[in-house]
Amino acid sequence: MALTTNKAVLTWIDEMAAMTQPDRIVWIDGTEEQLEALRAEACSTGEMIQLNQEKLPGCYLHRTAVNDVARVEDRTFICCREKENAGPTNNWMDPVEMYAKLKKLYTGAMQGRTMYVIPYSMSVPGSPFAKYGIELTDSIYVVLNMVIMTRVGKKVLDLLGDSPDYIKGLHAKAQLDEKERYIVHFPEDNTIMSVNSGYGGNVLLGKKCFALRIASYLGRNEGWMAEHMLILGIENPQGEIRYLSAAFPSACGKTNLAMLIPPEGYRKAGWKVWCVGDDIAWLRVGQDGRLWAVNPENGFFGVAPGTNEKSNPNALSTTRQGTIFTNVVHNLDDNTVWWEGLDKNPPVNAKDWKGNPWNGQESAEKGAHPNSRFTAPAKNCPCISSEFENPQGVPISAIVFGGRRAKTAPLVYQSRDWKHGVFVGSTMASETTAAAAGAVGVVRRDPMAMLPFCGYNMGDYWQHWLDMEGKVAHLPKIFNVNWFRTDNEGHFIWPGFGDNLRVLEWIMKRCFDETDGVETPIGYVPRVDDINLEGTDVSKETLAGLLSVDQALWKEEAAGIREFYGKFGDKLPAELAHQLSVLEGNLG
Ligand code: GTP
Ligand code: SPV
Ligand code: MN
Repeated sequence: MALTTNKAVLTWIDEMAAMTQPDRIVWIDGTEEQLEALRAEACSTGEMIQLNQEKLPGCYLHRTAVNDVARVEDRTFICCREKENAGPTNNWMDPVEMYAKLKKLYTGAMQGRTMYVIPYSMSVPGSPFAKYGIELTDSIYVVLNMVIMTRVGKKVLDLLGDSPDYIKGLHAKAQLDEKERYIVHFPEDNTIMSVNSGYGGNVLLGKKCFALRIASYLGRNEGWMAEHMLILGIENPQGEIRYLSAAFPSACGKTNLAMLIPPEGYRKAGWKVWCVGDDIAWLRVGQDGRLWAVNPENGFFGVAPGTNEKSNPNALSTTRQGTIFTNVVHNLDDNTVWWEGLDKNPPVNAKDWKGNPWNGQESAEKGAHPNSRFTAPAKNCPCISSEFENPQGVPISAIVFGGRRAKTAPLVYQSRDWKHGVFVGSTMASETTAAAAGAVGVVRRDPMAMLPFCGYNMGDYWQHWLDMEGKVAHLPKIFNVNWFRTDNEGHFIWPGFGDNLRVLEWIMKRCFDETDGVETPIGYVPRVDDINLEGTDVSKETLAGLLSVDQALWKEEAAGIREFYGKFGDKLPAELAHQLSVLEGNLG
């Protein structure tokens, strides 16, 4: 039975059902009864495996197809009417042509299957930030993940009322044929279409597709920002909480930073870190002239490998109940899960992420996929912020960019002002990771960590960033960090994880004029004595090395930036061209 009388919604669902031809249509009302029945059904067909309910209550395991384990950037399209509006960093096809192509792939794709109708809200339903979507899917796995990651249920339809203002999402697994896999956005039609995949970022349409690609487009038209950012609050010993948001590319440490546990000395002194979000931030100008951020999601879709009791105990404990694990190792002895970097005791009687027998003591191959993930409710997180559900969000004092750079980028530096900060974000580069299909470890430009997620021309996006200066009276300060500098043997020099708070402390002090910086050609770096190293093995000499700016490497960097900027033609904001000349001048 339909859960709404909204004509726009009903007409669209009728059309999509006529095309995909499901055997039945089920509306997801969000009740626990309905979800429990779906979990049971998924277990009966093998789509999910129920894990040890004593050790991992409410937890399940799912394996995707082996050809379907990460986002597929070369199959992801922005289909606006003018090619130029998608820009040089997005795949584009004419919308008419793309709709026709997709129609063929969707026709009859749900025969013999059920179409689930998922009404969901990004942000707290009814709040000023909230935007609504409806995803149609033939996957129970998608339904159960969307229930964790967003706010799902009838209430969303009630709030939508008769309005046609919602984001349409159609997902069909079809044959999981990678050659016919398409993740397509029609920003001008508020529409997302995904076919032939069952992997997270390709099919949980509220996440990257809506909350970044479509929302970045909406944000530009409506004067706000949708960013690939974590949000966290740092409470100092005086009990004051200051917030920052940080954009790092996929699998570069957002979830880990968002759930950081302070080093012992900091904990004893009374420092605390509160997680507001780990992946996406929507930012708006508040009435007080500051920039306010909400996390539009309701859960975490986090990287499993490397998550352990030492690196991220908060993330680990978040996954101990109500969590769906994807592509990790199944320990058959006690029906639990394992992944590389969890502990030093890999199970011997296990199945790997592909479902093949696996002996962790003997096998040369990895048991979990490097992009294996957990989907866990935000409310499970021990350090979830009391402001997580605050409809106004939190005021942002600092914006931090960062990436994986073995050399070049220092541990931290601060931009000279907003314009220079936008330049720093626009020139970010990072080594690629397993979060997207393709080569790993190749340095590529990833502006604001939005290269795969910007729903319109990146040049216009940069201009939108620059224009925020005129809208926000009290601008956040902008910084860049790099936890990933390596020594000559390829080992990370900076200990990272909890110790990153040492850097965040300096960042926050800079925002409130509580410490000085040293000017360099690329911006301000800390004085060596201003980063607290107590309780680490890091010497002052090592820190000085981490903060150093190598002129020769930076000249190469500037040349790389010039080449990258060249792609944007007259869409490159004049201000950024000017900032590049300033950098080149500073480098002599
Ligand atoms: P997405 O969910 O793909 O957007 O990734 P993310 O940015 O949230 O990355 P995440 O926090 O999951 O970290 C990815 C990988 O980086 C994991 O293997 C972490 O163990 C590793 N990592 C995170 N923080 C640090 C750090 O400070 N230092 C080092 N060396 N590794 C880190
Ligand atoms: C990322 O790749 O940045 C993720 C995971 O957060 S996905 O949802 O697949 O995009
Ligand atoms: Mn991400």
